[in-house]
Amino acid sequence: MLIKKPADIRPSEITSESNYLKRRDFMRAGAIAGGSLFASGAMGAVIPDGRLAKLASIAKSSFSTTETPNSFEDISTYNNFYEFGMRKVDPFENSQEFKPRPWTIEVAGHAEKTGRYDFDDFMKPFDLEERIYRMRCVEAWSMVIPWVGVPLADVVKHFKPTSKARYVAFETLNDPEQMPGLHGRSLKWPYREGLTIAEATNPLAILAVGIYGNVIPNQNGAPIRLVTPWKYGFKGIKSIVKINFTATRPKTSWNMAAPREYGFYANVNPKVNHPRWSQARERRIGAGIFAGKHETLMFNGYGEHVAHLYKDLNLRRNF
Ligand SMILES: Nc1nc2c(c(=O)[nH]1)N[C@H]1C(S)=C(S)[C@@H](COP(=O)(O)O)O[C@H]1N2
Ligand SMILES: [Mo]
Repeated sequence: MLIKKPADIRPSEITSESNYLKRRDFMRAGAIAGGSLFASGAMGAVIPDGRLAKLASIAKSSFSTTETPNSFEDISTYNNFYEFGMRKVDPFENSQEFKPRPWTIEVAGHAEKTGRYDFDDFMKPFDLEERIYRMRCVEAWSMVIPWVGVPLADVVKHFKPTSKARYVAFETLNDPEQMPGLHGRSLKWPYREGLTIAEATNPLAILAVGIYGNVIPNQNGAPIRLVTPWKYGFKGIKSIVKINFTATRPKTSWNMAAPREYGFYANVNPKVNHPRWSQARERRIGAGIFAGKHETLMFNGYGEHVAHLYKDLNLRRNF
């Protein structure tokens, strides 16, 4: 998320970012080392030498785009995850020691089934799918990411929300010992996000646990994060520890920080500009400065699946 205006970013910061990613560091830090991948029965097990375990039984999906996905290197080194720092390279650089296991997810609020679940138990009822989605950040850049995840609708239905539940609220882990960015006050912690029940049960919404067929890297939100491709990237809350079915609209982190700049809905909308920049166009990461500029589409191009959710809303007011 852009907090600094571009003019406030010193050229030295930009240089240090691009210099940092020496090939060897990248390979050492694990990622997908290629070649000898270890298949692991245990969903999401991280191979001790830092490689990411391969996920099994992944179904294809007709919701996937045919656009070319970004490289794993782009996806795992150009990140927003303020708990690990504010520069794009910070999450990669500062999350390698992060422990996505053991991991507990609390399900709370207006639902028949609630409780605290170990991550593996939480995942057991659900089937994995690959979803290759465009991701449009509110900062006007985009990527194409081959997620592996489970439909959020399946998860919501599994916990049987009652008629009082109108929203689903999510929270990220809040552990300053593992997340150096939490010592700063860039946002109010924990990071919070939320969706209406109708949004959460839309077939496009997923909880992602993998990328490129392997377990999701820490910097992308291990062990589990939200992906809502028709919304700006900041809705895609990472490293989720709590799912709460609420009757009232939950507070969300970027909206609390700057309500005039970041709305609750955060639907991608090229016609509603951010107060400090245009949302009409976007830069595709990895495609080159000139080749990568193209028009931003309403709902990030996913309108056929989601436009009906907002037919009674003034999208300028409910941005
Ligand atoms: N907990 C948490 N989740 C977060 C963020 C964050 O800072 N903290 N950044 C958001 C923003 S602004 C974007 S664009 C996406 C980036 O996801 P990616 O790094 O996997 O591409 O994560 C979102 N989820
Ligand atoms: Mo973002």
